[in-house]
Amino acid sequence: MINESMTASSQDLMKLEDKYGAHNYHPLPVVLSRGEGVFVWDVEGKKYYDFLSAYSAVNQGHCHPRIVNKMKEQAETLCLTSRAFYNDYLGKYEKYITEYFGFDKVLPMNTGAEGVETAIKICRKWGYEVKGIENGKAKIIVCGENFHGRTVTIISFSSDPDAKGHFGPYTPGFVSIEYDNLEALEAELKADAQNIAGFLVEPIQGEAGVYVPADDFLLKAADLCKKHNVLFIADEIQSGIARTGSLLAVCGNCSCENRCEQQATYAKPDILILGKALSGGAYPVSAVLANKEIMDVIQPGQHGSTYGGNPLACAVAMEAMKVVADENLAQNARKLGNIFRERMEVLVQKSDLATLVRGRGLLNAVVINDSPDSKTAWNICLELAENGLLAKPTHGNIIRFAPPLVMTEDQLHECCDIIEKTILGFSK
Ligand code: IF1
Repeated sequence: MINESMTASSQDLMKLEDKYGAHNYHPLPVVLSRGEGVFVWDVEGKKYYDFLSAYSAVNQGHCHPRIVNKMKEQAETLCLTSRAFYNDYLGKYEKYITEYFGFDKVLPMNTGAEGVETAIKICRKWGYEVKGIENGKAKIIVCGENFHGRTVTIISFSSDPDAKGHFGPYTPGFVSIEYDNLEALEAELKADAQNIAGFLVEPIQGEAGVYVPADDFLLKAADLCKKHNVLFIADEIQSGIARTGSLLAVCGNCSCENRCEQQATYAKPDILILGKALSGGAYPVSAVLANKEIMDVIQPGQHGSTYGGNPLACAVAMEAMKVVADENLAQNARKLGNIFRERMEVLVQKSDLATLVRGRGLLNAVVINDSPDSKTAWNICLELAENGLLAKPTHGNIIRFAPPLVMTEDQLHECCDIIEKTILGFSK
């Protein structure tokens, strides 16, 4: 009989999950029990560099002391009141986050998918009540190979059969275009502009395999949306919070910590969706930001959540954002990301297994020279784990590399050495 106090082995713990848990994941056979900064340790005490960062939720590093201490302090004071009453943290948090990202208003939620669902509801309601779309006819343009979460409405516009299959009937009202294709976007807008309420897009497609669009895609897409009175909705849940070397991936080439409107390359969204690292991986916090004329379509009783905007979430998220600014994480991600891609380009030249590296900041991927159905990328990740570095394939033959943004240059070089040694020494 295993209880919390007993020290069970990794094997025991994996068996427990297999027996008692839904099999909705296929994790690497590593059982983690501790995290600190860029490091995690397994149950047997083996130390690893974390190159997944909980899918970019731990940008500030595992168990960041400032975030943990703020969480402890608030957890001993007031955790949850529901929005039936005011609380003394929410207003301060709302002021902080709207000024931090440059919007009038925020609607606080918990998970990323809830944030995306919230943005879809705001967009549709804006379409009917402001744009004047006939009720029930609003359409939102999305991109093929997208990932925006796992709810039924969100997977209704997924192109991934695993994410979508056998979960119907699906939510209507979505039109899919090829990612990074301005002509396709313009064609859809021209074909039915009067019924299109929004364009929902990941500034970099993470799960699809870290696809970085052309430099002008986001800016021109935002312009096309403005021209056709369509809301430009940026899902920055994975690409935001300094991950790509800017505060937001829609910032373009600016790496300053706070939003600067005059930045020429800033594709300012009408609706910005944040999650994951908004809380530094300590607590589920998501947020939807927009200006008044859009956010005010939501009136009392029309949207909400038990935990949305709770004092604990506000305390954690505020501290997590302060850490991003105080520790210049966007600049660090930009600097280390350039070094990472340079090192991987050298590896690509040396290896016939690593064929390509792509990414921005510390959101990168290496494409492995084998079919997406092969186990090669998976087996390389098993050997990386043996060598003290945790990473996981996104789709088939693409390995995502996304360490916490607090990594030092020396640590990054050590990790590149591990990746190089592993891939050059790998035999299928
Ligand atoms: C899984 C990866 C997947 C996201 C973007 C919304 C959400 C996510 C751009 C939803 C969540 C997570 C979910 C997790 C694996 C991971 C992921 F891309 F990050 F690797 F799946 F694609 N928008 N991404 O990336 O946020 O509701 O999860 O808080 O579901 O397997 P969430």
